[in-house]
Amino acid sequence: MQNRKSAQLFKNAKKVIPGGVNSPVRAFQSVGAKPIFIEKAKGPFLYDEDGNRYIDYCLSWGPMILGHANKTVLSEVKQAMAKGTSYGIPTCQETQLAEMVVEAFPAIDKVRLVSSGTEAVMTAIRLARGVTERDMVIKFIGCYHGHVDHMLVSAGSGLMTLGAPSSPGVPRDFAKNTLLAPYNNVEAVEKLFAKYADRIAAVIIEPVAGNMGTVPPKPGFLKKLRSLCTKNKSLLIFDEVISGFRLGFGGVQTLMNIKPDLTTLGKIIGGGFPIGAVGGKASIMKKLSPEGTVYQAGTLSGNPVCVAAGLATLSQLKKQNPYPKLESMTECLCGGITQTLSAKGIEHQINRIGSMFTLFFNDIEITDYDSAAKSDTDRYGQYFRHMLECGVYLPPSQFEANFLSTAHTERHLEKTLAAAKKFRVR
Ligand code: KE4
Repeated sequence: MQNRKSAQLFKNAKKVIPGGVNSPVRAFQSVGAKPIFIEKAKGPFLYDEDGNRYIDYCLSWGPMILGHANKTVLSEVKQAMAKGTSYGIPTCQETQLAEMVVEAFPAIDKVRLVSSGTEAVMTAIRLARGVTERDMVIKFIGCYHGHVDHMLVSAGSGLMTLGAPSSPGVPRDFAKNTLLAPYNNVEAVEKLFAKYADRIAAVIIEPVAGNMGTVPPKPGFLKKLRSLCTKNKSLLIFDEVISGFRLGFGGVQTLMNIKPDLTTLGKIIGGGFPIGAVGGKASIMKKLSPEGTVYQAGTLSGNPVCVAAGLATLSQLKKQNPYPKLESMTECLCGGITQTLSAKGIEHQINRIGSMFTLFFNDIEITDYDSAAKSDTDRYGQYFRHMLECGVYLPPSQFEANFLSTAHTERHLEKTLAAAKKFRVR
């Protein structure tokens, strides 16, 4: 494939946009390639500016579960736009979207719509701190919850419990209230509660991690977090920005029958438009302004065009219930990939849950960030570049998740497996 136009467009972009991209991972730095520039997308396909077509398994980092340019979503969005694009005044469609979320998530009585997953997480944590009048938050190493200052915290010194800023510009003071524990490590969380019990406002977790690659919770792990939070009067926050409406219409919490106190959502609920949401029990959500005193606001929160896309997406998911087919197709794809790589003697692991998976070039079980970090990222880069050359677009990072959409068919999976068969390690 030739990418002359993308290469030139990247040069132009870098003159006026930091790194040439509006989100770092899009720069393809970790896969040793230069980014392609997309002209359009339809169904499972991306089309770049050089006329190359790719089967897309990144799906805009998750939102495009119905495939690109879904005709019903486009039709609803066009109708909404014809009536104006933003009022900054309530609309009944916002209530309808909130009602759909409340109906899908038993742990959610009320929802506040915002414009990104980051905003949803920021709001959830402020709410938890306001309600509990405590400052500390436990997060898990390898989980990503948006670029909120106090979530940009990496494992600090000692037993990696006290957070240290993971980015310049995050004051140490902001990080000192963020505690860290390894994913799937109950004992580490118990130790933090033993040490800081009445200072911990919340535990926030991706109930199925997607940001260290796909890492499911070990049996009993989430239930244990639930009981530790209840016992210590801390709030349990499930960050389901990726998993909400991806792994089932009610997210991981419904699949695993666990009720968090707060849930953050995003991606799929906007159907490809900027949206986020924070939801939870009425007794907590009523503390949010203007009903309560915990402040939160947003010019484009609940924007009618974004809400129209979200309603069109969730309505189709509710009607079609595509999850069993998405799961079986993803299982089939992952089975084919592992068969192919095993036949080549290439060490790898595939973590999959529902239609979300990650291929790790690694020979150990991946259960947390430490094990994920031992993956061969150079080999992942080789694999990414090979698949891209064969017309298959994967997430441009070893530490992200792949997704299928309802627009992917067996034929697309066959083409993908044919490409994987041609992979040669160097
Ligand atoms: P946004 O602010 O990017 O809408 O959402 C932040 C966020 C919150 N919580 C979880 C579990 C998330 O995965 C994300 C964002 N996901 C990344 C990719 N895994 C977005 C891609 C990017 O940063 O460009």
